[in-house]
Amino acid sequence: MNYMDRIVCITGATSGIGRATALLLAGKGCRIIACGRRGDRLVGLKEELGSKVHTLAFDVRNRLDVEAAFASLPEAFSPVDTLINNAGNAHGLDPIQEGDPDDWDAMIDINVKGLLYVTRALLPSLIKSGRGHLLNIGSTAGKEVYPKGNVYCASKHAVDALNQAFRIDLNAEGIRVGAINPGLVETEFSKVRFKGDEARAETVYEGYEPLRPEDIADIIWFALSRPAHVNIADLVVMPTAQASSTQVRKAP
Ligand code: NDP
Ligand code: 8X3
Repeated sequence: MNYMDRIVCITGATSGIGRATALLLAGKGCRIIACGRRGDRLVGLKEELGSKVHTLAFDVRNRLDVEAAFASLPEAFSPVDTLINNAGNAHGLDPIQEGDPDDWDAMIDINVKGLLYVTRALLPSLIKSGRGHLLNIGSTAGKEVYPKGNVYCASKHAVDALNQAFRIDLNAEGIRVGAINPGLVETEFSKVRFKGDEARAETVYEGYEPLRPEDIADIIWFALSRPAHVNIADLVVMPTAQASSTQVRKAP
């Protein structure tokens, strides 16, 4: 399949999995709509990728901003045919009785409602393109629950449910819908979860080899570049050292 003329929207392209995916797909010839809140990161991506990228700065929690951002797309980046719903984070790691409701709001509003707002805004474009592909970045946390993961796990279980629901509802439109569900990937994820505590974040990835954002970008590329009759519907990927959310083989 020729990807030279694909127009791919990636949310959360300012770091981690989203940024690695933007770089890989631009190298494959796709035009990229890179989204995130941090304008300086988006400017850096634009400097690296030039005319292959169009950047959109908005917070996925703000539905009107989401709609306005996509309404502003220039002709060269429309219609969008591929959406990678990647923006998201964990906020906090606490037993439910000690959880901070502001963290709960952030996770539900970003990981679930934000994903819905972006999908809603781009579905007309995906349908119009006649070759729409929607990839949701879920998590192993959407397949099982781990201690103190409560609301983050719930938000990713919601992504898992929405992935299945979108596939059913969009079947008649011929849109491919699938999810990639990673285990532990070393990104800014833990830094965000632990509110900037870098030392604590680093401990999450110590003593074993975690996945890298580029590993997930490769899998995303694999899913997108399958022939049109093949849909990667639901894929789980973990580091070899990880057996489950609670079992990771670490060096003694
Ligand atoms: P990063 O923290 O490196 O990246 C998160 C991205 O999401 C950033 O680009 C950030 O951009 C964006 N984002 C966060 N909040 C918002 C918001 N309110 N509005 C718009 N964009 C937002 O983490 P990862 O790359 O690891 O995470 C990407 C996805 O992968 C997430 O959905 C995460 O749940 C999932 N995942 C991660 C795993 C891991 O172990 N790292 C494992 C399984 C799944 P900005 O701050 O500029 O807005
Ligand atoms: C990120 C992986 O195990 O930290 O979704 O929840 S985990």
